[in-house]
Formats: sequence, structure tokens, C-alpha cells
Amino acid sequence: MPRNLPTLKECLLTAGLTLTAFAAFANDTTVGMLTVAKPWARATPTNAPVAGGFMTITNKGAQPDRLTGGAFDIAGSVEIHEMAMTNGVMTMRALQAGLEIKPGASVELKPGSFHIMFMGLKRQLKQGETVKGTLTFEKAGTVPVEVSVEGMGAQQAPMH
Ligand SMILES: [Cu+2]
Repeated sequence: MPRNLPTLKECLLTAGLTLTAFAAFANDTTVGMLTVAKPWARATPTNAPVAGGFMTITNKGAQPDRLTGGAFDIAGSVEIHEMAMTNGVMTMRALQAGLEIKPGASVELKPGSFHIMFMGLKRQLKQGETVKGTLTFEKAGTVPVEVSVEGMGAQQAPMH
């Protein structure tokens, strides 16, 4: 997927590291049977074109739901991505059909796995701030979220 390569590179930068400590979160959102817990994003270097967003989504309902996208002032668009090891290489792809949340299940969006990707980032994300926006679900509809921006981490990949 040559078209995705620049994005993949940025994705690895922003989503490839693991935070070991979290601030206390008070910004869980529940709409209907869905709870979006601890949404956070990683702070970005200057002029980064994308940023990764992470959270845990729980479906307490009897019907499956599906995360299909979102809208944030900080980004031109929001995509749902998955990172996975393929033949020993970390690859990323956009989930065109969205991410299913099965009834009674929790899905964790985390570095190295599922995440939302803020595309066409309009400004730098700084540690300590909160960015507001909405996530879009097939059944639950529009869910407002407040995303905490956490540190880039001490092991950040070198800039290029
Ligand atoms: Cu991504």
C-alpha cells in the first residue's frame, strides 16, 4: 500500500510507544449502552500531520455497534486505524467499515493496535491540554468526548 506509507511512518511515531503512567481521567462518556472511557492522545511534534487517539469502548447493550469516525476541530478528518504485525513488519490500515463493538464487549484502542487517527492535523497537540470533539457510532450516533493529551514519552522515535 504505497499510498499509505507517509501516514504509516507518522503512525509509527505517534502510536508505536506505550505510556506507562496515566493522569487521572474524569472524562468518561456514556451514551445509551456505550461507554467511551479514558480517551487520550499523544502530544505531537511541531508540524506533525497526524496524531493517534486511544480509549476503551464498552458496549453494554444487546446489539453490536460500530465506531465509524468522528469530528474534531483539530483535525481535517478522523479515521479508524488498526496496527498489526504482518510477517514481522508493523503495518497500519484504515478500517473502512469501522470498528465493531460486540454486545457485552470492551474494545481497547491502544498504541500498536486499534486507534483513531486525527488526519490533517491543524495544530500541535500539547501535553496537558484537552481537545473536544465527537465520535460517530452506527447506532449510538454522535458521542461527545474530551481527549486528554499525554506526553510524547521519553523513548520517542527520532525525528527525520
Ligand atoms: Cu493510524
